[in-house]
Amino acid sequence: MSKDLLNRVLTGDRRAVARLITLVENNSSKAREVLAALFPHTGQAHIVGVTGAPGTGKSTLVNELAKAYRQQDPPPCVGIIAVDPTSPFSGGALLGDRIRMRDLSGDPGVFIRSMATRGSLGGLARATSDVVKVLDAAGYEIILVETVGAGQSEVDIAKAAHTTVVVEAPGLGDDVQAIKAGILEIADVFAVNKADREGVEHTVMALEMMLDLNHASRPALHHGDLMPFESSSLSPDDVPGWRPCICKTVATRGEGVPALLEAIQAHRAYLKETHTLSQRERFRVEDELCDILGHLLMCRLMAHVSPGELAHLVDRIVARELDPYMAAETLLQVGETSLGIGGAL
Ligand SMILES: Nc1nc2c(ncn2[C@@H]2O[C@H](COP(=O)(O)OP(=O)(O)O)[C@@H](O)[C@H]2O)c(=O)[nH]1
Ligand SMILES: [Mg+2]
Repeated sequence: MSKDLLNRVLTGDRRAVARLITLVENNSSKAREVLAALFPHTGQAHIVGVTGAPGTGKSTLVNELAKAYRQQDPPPCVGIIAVDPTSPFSGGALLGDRIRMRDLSGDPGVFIRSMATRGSLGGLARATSDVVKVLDAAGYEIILVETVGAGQSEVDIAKAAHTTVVVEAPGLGDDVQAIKAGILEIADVFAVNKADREGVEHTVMALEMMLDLNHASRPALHHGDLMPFESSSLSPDDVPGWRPCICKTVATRGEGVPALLEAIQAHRAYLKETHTLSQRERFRVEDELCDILGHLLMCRLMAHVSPGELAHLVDRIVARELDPYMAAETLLQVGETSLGIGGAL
C-alpha cells in the first residue's frame, strides 16, 4: 500500500503527490514511512523562497515566475507551496491562489498547494520542509515557496530555500519592511514589486543604502550566521561575495519578471560555482536535524506529563512560587525517570 503510493509519487503521479501531502499535513505515521523511502530521491530541486509583508504581491509574483519558468526550453516542472499563516484573517493568500488557479490550471507541469494553517508555526515549518521533499522526489525541478515574512518562524521556513527572494513594495510606510521583519540577512534577491506605483525609486534607494552598509561590514559569503567560516573549506578571499540584486517588477503585468528569474538563476549558478550549495545544504540539514530532535524529545517527554501536572506547574509559575527554569527542570526529571535517558536530557 505504502509502496504503491511511493512508486506513484516517484513517477510524478499528481493524485499520489496530493494524497501524500495530505498525509504529511496530518502528520500520519504512513507519511513518515513514505517520506523515509522517498528521501534518497530528493536533493535535485532548486528551492526558491519568496517572502515579504502581506499584500506586497508575492502570490502574483510567484504565479508569474512559474509561468516564466514554464516558458524555458525545456520547461522545468514547477511546484508551488503557499505557506500563509495569516490567510484565515486577511484572505490575501486566497485571492492570490485563485488567480494562480486560473492562470496555471491545466498546466500538468505545475503543482500548486496551499499549506493548511493548523498547528504551531514550528509544525508548519517542518511540514513545509516535508512537502518540499515530496515535490522534489516527484520530479519538480523548481519549487517556489511563498511565505509571509513576518517573524522568526517564517524566517525559518525561508532558511530552507537555496535562493530567497524578498519582496518589497513602495508605500508600505517609511521603512523598508525587511529591516523591521529582520529578513534582510536571508535575502539573496530583492524584488521591488508594484513598480508602477509612486515611491518605487525611494524603496530601491533605501535598499541600496542598506546593502552598502551591510555589505561593507559582512564577510564574503552571505547567510553569515548560517555558515561560519571556521567550518568552511573556503576562505573569504576565495569567494567573491554575493550582493543581493534588486529587481523592479510589476507582477500584475509580468514586467521585470524575466530579469527576476535571471537573478534567481544567477544566484543558483553562484551557489554552485562557489560550492556554497553543498555547504548551505549541510547547515540546513543540521538545522533540520536539531529541530526534529527537539520536537521528538518534547513529544516523548510530554507523553509522560499529564495535563494536570503541567497546569499545576503553570499555576505555580504564575503565582511566582516557581521560576520557569525550575519548572522545566522538574519536567525533565520526569522525562529522565520515564524515558531512561537521563544523560541525554
Ligand atoms: N499595482 C500593482 N498591484 C499589484 C502588483 N502586484 C500585485 N498587485 C496587487 O496587490 C494585491 C496583493 O497581491 P498578492 O499577490 O495577493 O500579495 P501577497 O499577499 O504578497 O501574496 C492584489 O490585489 C494584486 O493584484 C503590482 O505590481 N502592481
Ligand atoms: Mg499571498
